[in-house]
Amino acid sequence: MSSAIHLHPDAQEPDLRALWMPFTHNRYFRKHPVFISGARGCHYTLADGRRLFDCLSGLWCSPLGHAHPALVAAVQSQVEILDYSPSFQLGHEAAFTLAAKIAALAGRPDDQVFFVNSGSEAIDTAMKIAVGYHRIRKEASRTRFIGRERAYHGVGLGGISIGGIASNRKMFGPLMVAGVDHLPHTWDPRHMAYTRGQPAWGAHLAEELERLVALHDASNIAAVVVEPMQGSTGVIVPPRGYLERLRQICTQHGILLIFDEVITGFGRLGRPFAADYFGVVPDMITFAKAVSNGVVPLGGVLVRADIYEAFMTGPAHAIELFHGYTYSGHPLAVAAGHAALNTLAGGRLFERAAELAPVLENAMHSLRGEPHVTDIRNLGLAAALECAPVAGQPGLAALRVFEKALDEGLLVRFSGDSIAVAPPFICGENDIRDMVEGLRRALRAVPTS
Ligand code: PXG
Repeated sequence: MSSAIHLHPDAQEPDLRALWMPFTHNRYFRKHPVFISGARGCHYTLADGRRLFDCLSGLWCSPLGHAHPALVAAVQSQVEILDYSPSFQLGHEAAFTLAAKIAALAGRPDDQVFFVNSGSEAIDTAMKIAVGYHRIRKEASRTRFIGRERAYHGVGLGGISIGGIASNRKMFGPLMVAGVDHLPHTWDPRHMAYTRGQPAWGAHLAEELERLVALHDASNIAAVVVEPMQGSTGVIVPPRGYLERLRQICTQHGILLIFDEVITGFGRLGRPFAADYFGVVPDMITFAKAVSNGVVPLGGVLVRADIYEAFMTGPAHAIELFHGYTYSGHPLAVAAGHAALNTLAGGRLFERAAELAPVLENAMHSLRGEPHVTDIRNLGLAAALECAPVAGQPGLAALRVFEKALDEGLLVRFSGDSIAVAPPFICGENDIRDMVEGLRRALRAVPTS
């Protein structure tokens, strides 16, 4: 990589042989390591002293930027008071108040929150709750799930089964959950290239759900799981009316609708949840990432009140749901969660994200006509551009743009041939414009042949 960032020349080369890195070209990395040594506000500092603007808010998880004083203070003081508390049969109060805060923020104060540590765990948890719920209600044949092409629901066995990314699935076929179908994804550049916000075309793709219900019969289907806006595969924005139609079909057939809001939750679309943004009410919402600003891992599932109630049968001393994690409701994660949500809500940062959204939209769409660019998509404070693929080498064009962007002091995210950006809510309008101008220079710096 021409722009590989090496260790500071005086630093001692560390031994890189023991760490197997996630979703990484490990052999390449060990030859061309890039070390982040610190982060503050909207920037990372690299070991060689360079600064990079955090164009994706961490991996979508840090809308308050890095080292936010409120989060630093909350976690520091919590570790001295209660560093760990067992989560089975005992509780600590702040976990309960955080659950209530999340339910209130979602405008669903009677709903229940089950805490986990990651988006992947949130999805597996939601899938178990869905199957358990139907079984308790004597509809045990409802076991099938419907996911969607291009979906990312993490890397648990449930998440890859309903997920729609071939590379995350192909090696693990025998381990996958049986009985999963996939709706078609909704990105079709022939009909929607360069759409600002939600495309007008594509609501009819929700009718595929009717086809799958007709094929399997509703009595065999537990839930439909979708990201309201697909983030990882390059900001794929739902067509107008599409999510509404999924909701109608699910309601009509007694199928649960689960929104995976691991990326959209806590303000990315300028509202606390995408469910509010779209005005569509799912039966469960999975969340993670921004709930704790990424400072301590935290995730969860928001569950409709009566789904929880369905489990509350049998003797009162008996466990109702045989599921949970050593670190469910971990005190440090919960402390980070309270601080993050207080800061987001108290600082009117959901509104701030909504105000910045048109700035990002205008700036990103100004890249139309630049070399390589074949599509630009945006919603809320998230956007992506699509690069024309290098013949026979998918992903190479975006990788090259990513490298040139590093030279411009930008850490963008690439996936396939798309480049995604989702800046922190605390950044300024000029940060966004500067980011896009850097991206423009990066695009121009990559040869077209
Ligand atoms: N659901 C969704 C919608 C996600 O985006 C997960 C579940 C899994 O979360 P965990 O915490 O288990 O990783 C995710 C994760 C990217 C990127 O570059 C996106 C994710 C993770 C890493 C990178 O877009 N999303």
